Amino acid sequence: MLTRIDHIGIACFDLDKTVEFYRATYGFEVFHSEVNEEQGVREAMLKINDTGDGGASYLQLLEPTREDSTVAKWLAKNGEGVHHIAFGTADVDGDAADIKSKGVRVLYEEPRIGSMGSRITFLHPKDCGGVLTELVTSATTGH
Ligand code: CMX
Ligand code: CO
Repeated sequence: MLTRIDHIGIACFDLDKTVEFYRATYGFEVFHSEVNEEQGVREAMLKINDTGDGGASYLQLLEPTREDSTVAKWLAKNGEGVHHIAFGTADVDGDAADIKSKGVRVLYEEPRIGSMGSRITFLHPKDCGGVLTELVTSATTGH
C-alpha cells in the first residue's frame, strides 16, 4: 500500500545553487546528500515533514553526473523543473507487481538502491499520464 508522498524529484543544472535557493527562499536545509552512480545523479534530500506512516516527505534535488544519464537527457530536452514524484510503501516489490498487473510498465525487474539505501523502482511516464513515478521503501523505517 502506498502511504505517503516520499519525495518530489527536481532536476537542476547546479545542485549547490539550487540547494541555496531552497535554503534562502523557504528555509529548507539539506537532510542528506549523496552521489548515486548507477542513477547518474548527485542529489540532496531536503526533509519537509514527517508522515503518518512513520516516514517523511522530501524534496530530492538532482544534478546529473554524466551526459548519458536519464536526468541529463531530460534537462537537455526540458530545462530545469519537476522530474518525478515518488510514493512510499512498506512493500515496493508487492506494490510494483500489483501495479504491473494493471498494465503499467515497471522499469526495473528488481528494485534498485535509491537515496539513503532505500529500494526503488519506476513506472513508465507514458503509462502514468506523463508523470514519471517512483516507488520507494525506506531502508531506515522499512516503510
Ligand atoms: N517525466 C515525464 N515524461 C518523461 C520523463 C519524465 N521525467 N522522462 C522522459 N519522459 C517522456 C519523454 O518526454 C518521451 O516522450 P515523447 O516520446 O512524447 O517525447 C518519452 O518519455 C521517452 O523519453 P526519452 O527522452 O526517449 O527517454 P528514455 O525513454 O530514454 O527514458 C525513462 C525515459 C522514464 C525510461 C528514463 O528516464 C528512466 O529510466 N527513468 C527512471 C530512472 C531515473 O529517472 N533516475 C533518476 C532519478 C533517481 C532517483 O530518483 O533516485
Ligand atoms: Co527519486
